[in-house]
Amino acid sequence: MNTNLCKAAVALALLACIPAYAVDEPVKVNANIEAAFKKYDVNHDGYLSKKELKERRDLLRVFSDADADHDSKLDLDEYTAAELALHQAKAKRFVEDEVITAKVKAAMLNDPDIKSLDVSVETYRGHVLLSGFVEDDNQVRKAARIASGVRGVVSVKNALIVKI
Ligand SMILES: [Ca+2]
Ligand SMILES: [Ca+2]
Repeated sequence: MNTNLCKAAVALALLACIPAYAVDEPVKVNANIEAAFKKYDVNHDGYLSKKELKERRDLLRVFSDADADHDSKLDLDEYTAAELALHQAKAKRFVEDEVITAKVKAAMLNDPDIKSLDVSVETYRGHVLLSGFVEDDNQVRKAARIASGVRGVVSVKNALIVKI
């Protein structure tokens, strides 16, 4: 098995692990990276230019880093490495968000005023969304305060509603 195939296999395995909602833009990578490369290589010169990758803003952001030999175009190895790095970054963010969600839930379970409530916690890139119904304003504030205190939380959007 050559290195490219290995990289592609790892990237695909990562992709399979990531639920669609964890990805901020549709993953345009085909079932195999080489096929995707050929698809993007509109002029069939064996390289991907920035122009050919204009729809892949995620790749364009890392283009200069990915362009290891600085010829302003990506060969298959450079492209494969870039896709792999992007997917690893996405997978890492997804795992970090899951950890934050779990910590927020655990912190709420530790609080006598909140633990019995059915508060839903979702996290995206460190931004936490709290939703559900609570008994009073105090619980709304307390839930937000608990979430804000969790390490890694960037912001808390409080969508809790007080039952009337
Ligand atoms: Ca090309
Ligand atoms: Ca290059």
